[in-house]
Amino acid sequence: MRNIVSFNDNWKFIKNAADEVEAAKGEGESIALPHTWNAVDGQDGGNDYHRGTCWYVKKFAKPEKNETDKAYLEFCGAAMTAEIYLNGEKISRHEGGYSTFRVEITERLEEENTLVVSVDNSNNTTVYPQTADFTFYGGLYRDVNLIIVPETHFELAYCGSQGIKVTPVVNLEEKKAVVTVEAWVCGDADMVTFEVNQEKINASLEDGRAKAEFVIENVHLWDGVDDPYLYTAKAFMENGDIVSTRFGCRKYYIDPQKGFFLNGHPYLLRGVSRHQDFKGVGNALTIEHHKKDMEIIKEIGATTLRLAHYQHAQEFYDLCDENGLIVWAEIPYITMHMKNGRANTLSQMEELVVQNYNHPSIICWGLSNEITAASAVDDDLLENHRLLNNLCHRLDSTRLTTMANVFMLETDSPILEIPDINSYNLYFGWYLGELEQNDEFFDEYHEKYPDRVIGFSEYGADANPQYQAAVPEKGDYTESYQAVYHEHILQMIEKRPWLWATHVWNLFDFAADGRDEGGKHGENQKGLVTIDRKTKKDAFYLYKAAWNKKEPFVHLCGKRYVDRTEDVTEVKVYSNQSKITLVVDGKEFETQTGKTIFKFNVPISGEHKITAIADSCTDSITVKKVEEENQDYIFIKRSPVTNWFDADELDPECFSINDKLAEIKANPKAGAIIDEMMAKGASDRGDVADAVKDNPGLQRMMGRMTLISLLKQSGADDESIKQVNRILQGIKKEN
Ligand code: GCB
Repeated sequence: MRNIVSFNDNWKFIKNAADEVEAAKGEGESIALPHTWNAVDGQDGGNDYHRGTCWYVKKFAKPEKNETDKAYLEFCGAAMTAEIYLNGEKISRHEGGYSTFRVEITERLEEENTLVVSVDNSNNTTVYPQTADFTFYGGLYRDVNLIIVPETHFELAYCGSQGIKVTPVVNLEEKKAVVTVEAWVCGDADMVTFEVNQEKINASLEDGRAKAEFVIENVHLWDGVDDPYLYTAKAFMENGDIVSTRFGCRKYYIDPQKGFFLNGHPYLLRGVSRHQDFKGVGNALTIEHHKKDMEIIKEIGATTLRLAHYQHAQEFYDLCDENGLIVWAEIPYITMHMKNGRANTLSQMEELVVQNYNHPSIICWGLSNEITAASAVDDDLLENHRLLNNLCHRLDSTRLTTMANVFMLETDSPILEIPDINSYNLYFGWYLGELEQNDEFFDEYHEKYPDRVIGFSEYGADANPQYQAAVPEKGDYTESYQAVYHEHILQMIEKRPWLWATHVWNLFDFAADGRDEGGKHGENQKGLVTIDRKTKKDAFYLYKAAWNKKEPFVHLCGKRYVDRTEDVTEVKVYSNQSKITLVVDGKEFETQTGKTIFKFNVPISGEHKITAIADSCTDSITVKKVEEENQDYIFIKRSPVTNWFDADELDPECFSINDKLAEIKANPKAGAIIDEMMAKGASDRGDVADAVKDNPGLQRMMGRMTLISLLKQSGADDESIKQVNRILQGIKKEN
């Protein structure tokens, strides 16, 4: 029998030590794992969290074991580079902060042992991630175990694998699955017994590998969120060593015109992304944190998850298997290609695939994320992607490869031809551009490449739930704008079932210590839920209304938008029910029938209690008519809302800043003014201007943006914007 002993307790954490000898003295803080040293400074902004080498020390007595048994240490996550010293000797080094690795220690065990682990999250040019929009927490932030196994045992050393691999091939017509189970053995043995579905097969070992094939008739499919049925496969040896894993029988394919199919039926992949962190805890999550997240994922009704931007905890992939989520798993090859980082991308990918092969939830391996955001598409980058792609296929012929591309990557770039399927991250309507550009981008792509599978791997808008607006505007960080943004995108993805998967960025706010915006330090606030999981923003309920078919509910938006200056206020209801009655101050106001989003215009004068009723579900808010805007609702850095761009005040026969750049540029007179203005801007910001000039795709995208959004994006002040508008208003459109 193997004995797995938790090594999470009784560690000393030493933030600074000259070397392992000094660290081994163990003069530090007593801690238990999981632990990160960036739980606080990684979440408070300033981009100044501690990145360096810290030390963990644990003293332990020789474990009880039979003379010939072997002992391994298992690290489920050490961010980012770890070196292991046992009794003064360095025995291992592991690069990559998100995967499991093990090291055998049998021969080095003494009666009393000192284990020293250095963990390094400092800046370097070889281990990913180095440039990305999230905090690179350092620490021994997942479990550490001591594993005692018989001398001959199932493989533990190779790439952190489980030593057992299950490949089910489903035949839907015949309702059966052929399940190949393989196991690897270290040591001297002749035979392995496999067990699946109460059937046992003995298989002989050849070169340390045994293999058996089971046929499951009347197979119970792993069928997504409605029926995520799991089987168990076990491998035994005579000496008592056992490994087991769960697996699921499912078949999927993607049709470029029709989208995703699971087990032969269309299965819409609509969901969210997740980072692994939590307020005050950093990435040192416990199983309770993982379960809490899964509860929220189920509540929103997602069918798919993008587990970004690195390998997540085994416990979490297990939860995905159990709950029927379809998962995109990826490595942290992100933002900027490092010429010395190739080996690390390959080793992180090998670990990702090998360690997660048996999870039925995972259907694709993500090669990289927005890798061309800060790197050119050159030979080295292409070669790196080809190698990753081939590696995935060599290790796993059952899954697809994918990429998340940045919006400005040309759609005819050769890099898009490397993975099996593709996706784009688009933020039109938030960082830049107009909401409709999301629709246009995908429609053009789909028309140009009808045989290619394309998905929407990221989209979102930051919102601090404190901020509210009657007239929400891009960039105002209000909960109200986030809701408007997602309403548009929800409708757009509903009309395009050929988008093979869509993932909101992000389900949860997460730490990005370099950020300081929207009234918060160190957080990316694109979450539909706050980082402490306490507040679900209105947009959360929009998706719940559209996706959660199980739990009837009604949600009244604007709970935090109490003080309102408008005479007639818009009251929005999100619900998965089709008939909503609004009651104002106890009196029925209006009943509407519809789908997902219901909008009521309610005159207000004093304080009102508003209730939405749908069958047996109700939700209420209180609103108050006030004279002055409540300043707490406004993000102070926001420039004052001015009305000069109101359509009614503008002469529609003349150009204005509300026109799209391409339309303005098509007119010789107006175009000349814009060119001059841009040339001036370019001389101030050479780098960016060059990037635009050299990128026709980006130019086209900018052409579709209104001048006002471009000017705001570039940080132009109100006075200059007004000035440009005045000039444009003097130019007739026919000219
Ligand atoms: C992206 C990145 C993601 C960022 C996100 C954002 O495209 O892939 O890591 O957090 O944009 O919010 O800007």
